[in-house]
Amino acid sequence: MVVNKNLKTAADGDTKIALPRRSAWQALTRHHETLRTRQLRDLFAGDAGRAERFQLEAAGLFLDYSKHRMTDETMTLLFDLARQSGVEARRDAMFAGERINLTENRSVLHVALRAAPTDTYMVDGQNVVPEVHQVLKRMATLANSIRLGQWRGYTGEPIRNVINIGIGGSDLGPVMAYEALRHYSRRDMTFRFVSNIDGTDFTEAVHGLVPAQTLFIVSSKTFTTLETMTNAHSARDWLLRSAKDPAHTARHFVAVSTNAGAVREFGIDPANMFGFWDWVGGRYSMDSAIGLSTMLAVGPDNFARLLAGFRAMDQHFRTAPLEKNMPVIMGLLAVWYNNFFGSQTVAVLPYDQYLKRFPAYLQQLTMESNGKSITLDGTPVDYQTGPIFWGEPGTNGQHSFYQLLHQGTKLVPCDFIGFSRSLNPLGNHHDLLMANIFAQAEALAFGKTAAEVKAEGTPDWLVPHRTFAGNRPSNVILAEVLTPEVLGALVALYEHSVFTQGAIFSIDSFDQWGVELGKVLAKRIGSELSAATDSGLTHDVSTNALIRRYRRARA
Ligand code: G6Q
Repeated sequence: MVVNKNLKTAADGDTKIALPRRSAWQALTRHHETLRTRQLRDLFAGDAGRAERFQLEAAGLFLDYSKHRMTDETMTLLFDLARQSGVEARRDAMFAGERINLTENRSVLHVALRAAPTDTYMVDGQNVVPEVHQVLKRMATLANSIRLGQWRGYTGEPIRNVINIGIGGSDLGPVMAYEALRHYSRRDMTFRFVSNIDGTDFTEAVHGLVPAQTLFIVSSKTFTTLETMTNAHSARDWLLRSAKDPAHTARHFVAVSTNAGAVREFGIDPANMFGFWDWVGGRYSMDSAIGLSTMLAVGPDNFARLLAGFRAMDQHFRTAPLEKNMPVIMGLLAVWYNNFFGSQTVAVLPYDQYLKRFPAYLQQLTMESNGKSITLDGTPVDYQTGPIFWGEPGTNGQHSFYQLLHQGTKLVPCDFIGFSRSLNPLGNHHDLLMANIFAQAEALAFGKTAAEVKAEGTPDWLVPHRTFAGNRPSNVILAEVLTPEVLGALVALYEHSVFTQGAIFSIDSFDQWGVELGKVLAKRIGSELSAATDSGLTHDVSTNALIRRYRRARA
């Protein structure tokens, strides 16, 4: 076994026993045998206090987790598992700025991005909070000057359009937050996002825009990412086709990065660069300067409200006992289905149109974090790790894939997310929307028996088709209304749920080595596609043939 010398952390002692050998895991395996066939109908019958017992409020969010295939004993065993897996020690190590991202030898301190000015978060003996607030202040100055029309483009016109160029963690958070907070955004400005290296993405993003009124935010932690740099160069070419003089780019480009040298080389004035730090992972960076487009859209005050929501959930995660800790409970239940029931996926179903990009955002957060198969001590896992996350806003999903959720052969735990009040009240739309959440969670859990179907006069041959087995679990997450605070709390809830799962799996939730190989190969193949000769291809025969075919077609 190859052991990383950085392995020593506060949490190290707790993860020494391999997951399947932890006594709580073994107790859960035995317990699962007794619970596997129990029906939610039976668990609810004769337990009038179940809904009240299995609910929780934190940071403006309410969670009903009573419709899970578990009992008090299950929860006790899951909390034992969390303790034996060192979840608390690992959490404390994160908040203390320890280098818990072992394979990259980095601290993991996205929680510092939303710290109050009086908070302290230490990295290598230095409180990073003042620096965080300095950058926030600079971001606010820029955001205000653009929003007030004081920042002018090369013709003297104010900026009306903002385009964020970034990918992965430098795109998904900003897009999701912009869509989620559109209600709070400047409606007289246009915000667009370019991520894909497919030229269509850039071409469509600038379609109809006046270059003299357009600002590009090049968002890239490394400032070397192929997609982002290719799009940034195309953006500069697009601007210069009108502006002509390269000096004009200064009024139309700002950068968000940790790489000042590369930003300068690209031609962006370092005065217009907003930094962040290596202790902020890409998929955890939407609260850093990567959120500049969000701040431009909703204004500094609403951005501060967003951060306050994150902070409230951070404080809850950090201080609430495991038994009353919302992210911990969600994380443990995810492990329960993933590892004991063999569920492969989790469906995230926001019943709010503004959250339409939330499932896409969660895909990266969850799967890039916990899609690992090597433990922190370098050995392969012999158990399942992170589940697949996917979803669509309700009610649209109901008319497509919910069939499988209700009557398919797979067990898919669902997260329903809804709000008591709509930001766009319209007749009885909102009541109908919410009726659908409650109806779906109820139908999944309790189904409809053959006897009930038959009693409705259904012919015998049709009864099996119209029967719903039920016993399908869900969380229902509710908040009063979609505010910036609520969005922050919601994202932090999932961040810390992912953390909890990763700690149990004893994996590094903060690296992403799995994206490297494809990048390296694409670089090599990129130059092969335009090579003049047909020799020198040394891939497998399938890849060689595909490259030759493309070369012929492009010629
Ligand atoms: C996220 C990943 C990844 C990253 C992108 C963009 O955790 O690290 O999605 O955000 O590859 O990287 P840059 O910001 O460096 O361009």
